Amino acid sequence: MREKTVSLLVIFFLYITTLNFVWTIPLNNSDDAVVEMPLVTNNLKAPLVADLDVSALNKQLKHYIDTAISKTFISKVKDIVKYSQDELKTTMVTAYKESLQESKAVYEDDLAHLVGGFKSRVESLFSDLAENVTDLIDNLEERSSNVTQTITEKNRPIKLPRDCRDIKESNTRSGVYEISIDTVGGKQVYCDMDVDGGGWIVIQRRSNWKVKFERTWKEYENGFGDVAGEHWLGNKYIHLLTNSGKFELRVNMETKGGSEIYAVYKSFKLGDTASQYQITIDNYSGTAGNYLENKSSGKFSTRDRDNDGESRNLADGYGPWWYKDGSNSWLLDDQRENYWGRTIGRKTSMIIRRIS
Ligand SMILES: [Ca+2]
Repeated sequence: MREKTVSLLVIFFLYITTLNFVWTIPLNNSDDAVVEMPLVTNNLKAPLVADLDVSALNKQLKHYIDTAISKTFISKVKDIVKYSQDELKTTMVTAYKESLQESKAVYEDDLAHLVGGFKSRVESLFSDLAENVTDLIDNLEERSSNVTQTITEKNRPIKLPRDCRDIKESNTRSGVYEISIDTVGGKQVYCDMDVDGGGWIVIQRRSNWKVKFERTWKEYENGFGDVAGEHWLGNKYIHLLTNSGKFELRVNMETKGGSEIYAVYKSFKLGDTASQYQITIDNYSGTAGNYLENKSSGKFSTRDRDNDGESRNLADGYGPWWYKDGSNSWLLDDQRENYWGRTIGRKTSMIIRRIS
């Protein structure tokens, strides 16, 4: 490289020599420097020296160079600064825009989350409220229903069975029960749940003859004795019961010999007090014989109320009974044996049952 530069300088020197002049530039920086210019003429072969004052030229040249360099430098610096500013501005704007976008996204996300949470909370609150209101209404309705039911139950009369057949639906043991009889209300009766399927109301029972059966009209009307033992239920009750539906009558007897016989009448009814508790009886079946049907429409008689067709009072001799014009049966006498036809009945019971 060094050799190459030297070679180039030699070539340059030779070139200048060929042109017949040589520039001698002193090594100082003064504007007033003088440039010696040797001139060689071909004829004289003597060197001529001409001093050229290049200070003004140097000054102008230096000024020009300074100015040019300064202008170029400033321009370039300006360009660089401007470029940097633009780039910085673009970068900042881009960064700001990105930041804004990011912030906006975060904000929107936060807002959506917040709104979603709020909406969810409000919905939950409304749901809870609706549920509470529904529960409250249900509770109130239930309480109202309970109160209504309680009031209704308090005001409702106790529902009693009409007869022993109703009782038999839930209780099949023979014994004393309370039934409801029209216009009377509760009345204790003995229910026979054993004979022929049960459901019978006992209207008469004689077993040990401890209870006196020679009684007045009034006593027969209202009943007497102990319903759990020997007793007469009472004509007014028998009337009310047998007029509240279709009833059958069964007469059970134990003979002196110990055999048990019975008579069933599928139709049995007793009139009211105005009819003298007149008997209506029909449709016999049984083992004891039909000794009462022929006295159907007979009126009830007691010692103090003679309703039979004879001049005398048959109740005086045979006890209270339904006599028409004599009778083939009587079961309420105290003075002698009670008869059903030709049979002596010591232990007897008269029972009635609702058919429909
Ligand atoms: Ca008479």
